Amino acid sequence: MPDYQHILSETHGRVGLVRFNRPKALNALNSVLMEEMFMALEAFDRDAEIGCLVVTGSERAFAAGADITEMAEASAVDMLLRDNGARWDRLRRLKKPLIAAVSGFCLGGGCELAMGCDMIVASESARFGQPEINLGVIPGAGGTQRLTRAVGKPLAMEMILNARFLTAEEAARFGLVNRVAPVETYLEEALALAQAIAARAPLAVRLAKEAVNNAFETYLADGLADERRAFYFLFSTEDQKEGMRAFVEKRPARWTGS
Ligand code: DAK
Repeated sequence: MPDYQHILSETHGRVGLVRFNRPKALNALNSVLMEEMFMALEAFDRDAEIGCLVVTGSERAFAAGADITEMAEASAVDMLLRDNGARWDRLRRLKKPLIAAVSGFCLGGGCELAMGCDMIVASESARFGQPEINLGVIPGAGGTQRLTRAVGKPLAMEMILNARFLTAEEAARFGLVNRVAPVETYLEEALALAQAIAARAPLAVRLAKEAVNNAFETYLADGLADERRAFYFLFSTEDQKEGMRAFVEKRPARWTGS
């Protein structure tokens, strides 16, 4: 495993876990951390022994945003030439489900990263916000789009235009997170959810993730047609034969991912 500077990468059974490790900067997402996170996630994504991915920070902060010190003096041309946005695109290319386990500050790019994951398990202390307006800018890694889709336009407007933060309980109520757990157990819960998904038929999980994501990318008729093609395709897999036979024979299925 590579020697990372700002992340820790671990496996828990069939789950790959990436922990942000820049505590003094509240896990601000600098370019080294982002590159390391993607390297680790992509390695897990390629690993047949891994079925689901989790990213997390610390109890105090999932991530307090992109690293402001890295971009404070940048010109528009610097930003264009660095094109860090291209790095963010790698999130959407991960094929395995990715769960964010969020505690404490989840702000700016941190919130955008969490929303770019497939599911969010939050601790009771989690605080979600897009405070870029305080810095004279706007969200740049999907916040205006993903937050609006998740919580609706009026609340997204208030969060983005007036830097309103959401508590974990509010985030759950407005549909931004899957569930809220005590600070002591939120990571355990996220890992348990990931283990449960990782134990399922890998090809079906992969195509199910793709199909659900499609709901935000395409017209309904195209999404339905893609879903149907994926459904038919799964009848060419061993896992479909095994899953349906196991049901008929009243025994647990043994998935091979083939
Ligand atoms: N960047 C750099 N350092 C940060 C940071 C950040 N985002 N957030 C916190 N820190 C550092 C603080 O500077 C402080 O460092 P020292 O002074 O100790 O050296 C340390 O973390 C602890 O922070 P505080 O002392 O401020 O702690 P408090 O508990 O008092 O306050 C806070 C916690 C989270 C409320 C506060 O730190 C805060 O307001 N932080 C900034 C939050 C924020 O504005 N986040 C949005 C950042 S802008 C892009 C796409 C997306 C983005 C960028 C580019 N491309 C497509 C290219 C995203 C932009 C953003 O996220």
